[in-house]
Amino acid sequence: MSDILFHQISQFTTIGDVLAIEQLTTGHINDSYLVKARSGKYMIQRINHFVFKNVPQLMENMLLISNHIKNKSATNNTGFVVPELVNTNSGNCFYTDETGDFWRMYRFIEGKTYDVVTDPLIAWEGAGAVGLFHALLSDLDVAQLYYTIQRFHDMDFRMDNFHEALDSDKLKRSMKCHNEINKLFNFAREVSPLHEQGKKGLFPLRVTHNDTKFNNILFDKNQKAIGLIDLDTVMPGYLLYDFGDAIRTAANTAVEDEADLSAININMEIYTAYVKGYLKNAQSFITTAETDFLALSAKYMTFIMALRFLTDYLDGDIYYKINHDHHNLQRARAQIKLIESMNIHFLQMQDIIAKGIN
Ligand code: GN1
Ligand code: MG
Repeated sequence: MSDILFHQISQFTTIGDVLAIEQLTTGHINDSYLVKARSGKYMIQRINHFVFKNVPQLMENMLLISNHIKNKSATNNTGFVVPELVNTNSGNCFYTDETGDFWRMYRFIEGKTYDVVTDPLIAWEGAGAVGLFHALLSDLDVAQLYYTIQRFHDMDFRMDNFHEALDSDKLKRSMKCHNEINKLFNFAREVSPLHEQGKKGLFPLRVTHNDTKFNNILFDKNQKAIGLIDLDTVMPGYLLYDFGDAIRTAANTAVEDEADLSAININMEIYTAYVKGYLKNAQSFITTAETDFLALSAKYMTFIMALRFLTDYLDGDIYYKINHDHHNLQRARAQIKLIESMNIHFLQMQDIIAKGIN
């Protein structure tokens, strides 16, 4: 591993002598390594081009977004942080190796992330950062961005993939998850109004992050949210995707792949704090139609993830990195349990949105 990595790192000589390399294991998609060099800390990543079909376009999006945010947060004095790329020796923002793999390097940002949120102030802070991210990008024309993954949160597309995986049932795994399959078909009916309203054009297309799981929000040592990381999926989307995905991960009493289902519930205190923190920064641009669907978006995004995890389980684990044989099934079960908990609290979830920031 190290020899190959040293070769990739040598494409970025401005960082100076390399002292140590460590593998980072949090993401499900790209391969990431921390590089300690004489000039500071960096992160080098191999971009997964099975998932991201057009890496040059993805990198164009990334430059556009980070430059836009950097310029605006300098003039507005928000101090909002986004990952900063290091150029290769030939002045590009990524490097393509002999095997066709794509590599990029960032300056490492010191900060803290939360896999599980227990403090409402952290939820409120993080929500504010997502709201600010939307606000800072609200004047960027969505037409300038590529779709780095087509139909990423489109439930029709995800259901088609699920049906195909079920039909081929390559590893005969469907018999292990009849219950989960049936539950997903029921949830699909419950969340489909959001998708239908989207198709009718009820929600504006905005520049959204599309992967706002809470641990993509970065905090400083004083527990202030300082910015968002993982910009691979920033593209046109609905604000509801970002709100829903953040609730799925922040207002969950357990981690995304918790094996003990009894430990998984929606944390209403965290939910409330997130709603208030988000609306504080979004009230100037959020529409009534969007507000009306905020509560359902949490269920919608949790459903999309359950569906994607179970599809990958049926497909034989070709998309997400896994740590053990039935990891994707475990992840799907955990998401299903969270939806069941949201169903119990759904009226309360809507009431809290209706109350707004007060
Ligand atoms: C993937 O890159 P990472 O691990 O943050 C996935 C997201 C899922 C997430 C679930 C490109 O995100 O959509 O929400 O796993 N990203 C992609 O943890 O598929
Ligand atoms: Mg990601």
